[in-house]
Amino acid sequence: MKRLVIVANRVPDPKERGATAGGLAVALQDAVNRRDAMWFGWSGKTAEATAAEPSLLRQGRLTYATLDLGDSDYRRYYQGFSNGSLWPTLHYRLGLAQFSRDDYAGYREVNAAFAGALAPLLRPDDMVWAHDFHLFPMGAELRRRGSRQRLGFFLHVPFPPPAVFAGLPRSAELLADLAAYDVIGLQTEDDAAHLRAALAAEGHAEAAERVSAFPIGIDADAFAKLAERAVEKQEMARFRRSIAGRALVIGVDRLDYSKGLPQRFSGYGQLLARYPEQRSRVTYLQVAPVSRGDVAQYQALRRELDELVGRINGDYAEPDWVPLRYMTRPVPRPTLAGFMRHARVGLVTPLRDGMNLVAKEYVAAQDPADPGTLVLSRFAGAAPYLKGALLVNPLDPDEIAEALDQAMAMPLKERQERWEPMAAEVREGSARNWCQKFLAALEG
Ligand code: GDG
Repeated sequence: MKRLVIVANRVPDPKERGATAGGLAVALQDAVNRRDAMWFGWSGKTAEATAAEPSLLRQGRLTYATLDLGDSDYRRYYQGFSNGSLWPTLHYRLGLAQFSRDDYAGYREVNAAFAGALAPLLRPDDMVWAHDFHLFPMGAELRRRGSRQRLGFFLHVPFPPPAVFAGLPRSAELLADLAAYDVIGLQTEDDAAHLRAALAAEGHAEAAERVSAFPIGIDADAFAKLAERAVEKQEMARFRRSIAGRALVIGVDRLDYSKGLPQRFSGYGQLLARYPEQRSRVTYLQVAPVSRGDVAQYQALRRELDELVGRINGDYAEPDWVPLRYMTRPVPRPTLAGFMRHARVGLVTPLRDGMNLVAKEYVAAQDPADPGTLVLSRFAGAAPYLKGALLVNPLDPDEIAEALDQAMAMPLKERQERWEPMAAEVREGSARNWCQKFLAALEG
């Protein structure tokens, strides 16, 4: 089996393997456990200057190779172009995007530095798999250094229609860079169609043929077990008592403007305003760990949410009932799984999302004998795959309120009929399958 070299902005902490790790690390664990592999990327630490050579750490068949980033590279490549320009653009939010040529230069320089540090470590028959929007130019930089390995790229976030992407300065260069990859994966057929059209319009018709949808998934059985075990814990008994017989609505999102939190909170406010009988029946818990807290737009969002939560609770609270419980600290994964299993409604309403794994986790966490209802944004990548959800336009608080009311009233039989095909889909479209399909395409 060929060695797999995974390149990602962040390399997972070697100490956090197993159930406690999140995101990409979990999805790739299986692929990494079964072959020789290397994780290459940023260490998460900053230094005076970006390191020219990575530090290496071996753990069995897996090698971690990490680079510290220089302070100014961190600002330009990571905060500036990746988070400040690309993230909003790819989420259809050109109005929030800020562009500076200096940040863009930093982005290119760090991609070149990654390629420069990685190239000497590569063996001729390695497969390289680069992840996400931080690394559009990395493959082209490797090619410039003579790399002839198979190079794959997966974009975890949406790819917008070509006219939106064209609004980003230098977008044509980024498309030309992508053409260096042998396989380009996106989350949904819509994303793939958008990228194909954008590539074709820039004269990269051949690269457009290398674009396909590979929807990412989770390890549903492991998450279901986590959830089952969690509800038996004392901590959960205490939590259930505090809910005092009310139905739980759960939201779990990084505190990010793509997740539609203000509109979601307003939707919940509308539920309490328009359906007063629900006030004695419901409690909404939103877990929203702070993310990118050093970026101005994220600080503004946090202030907006603080105010909205205060307003909703101020308007509707009773001495013994807080309608909206809001936490910006991260919660341990097993506890999250327990919350999800206990929740009558999973409320997942991003304005745009590549996939949204929380929607899949909520489905996986349910008790088959009494499953809850998923209320899902039609603009999440997960929407075309989870057909039993109540789909909403996340920009419309009234529609969110109506879906919540419908979910709260939904009889058991309908809940099961909606949940069962979704559970099968989430089990089928597992993280392991996602990996295998992508790697099969990359192997060629
Ligand atoms: C990007 C794309 C795509 C959240 N809060 C806590 C916590 N989480 C976990 C969730 C879930 C993960 O983080 C979030 O994944 P999502 O997929 O929902 O969203 P992004 O972080 O934006 O991820 C997205 C994904 O990449 C994969 O391709 O689906 O569209 O934007 O697993 O449960 N985990 C813990 N505590 C928390 O407080 N432990």
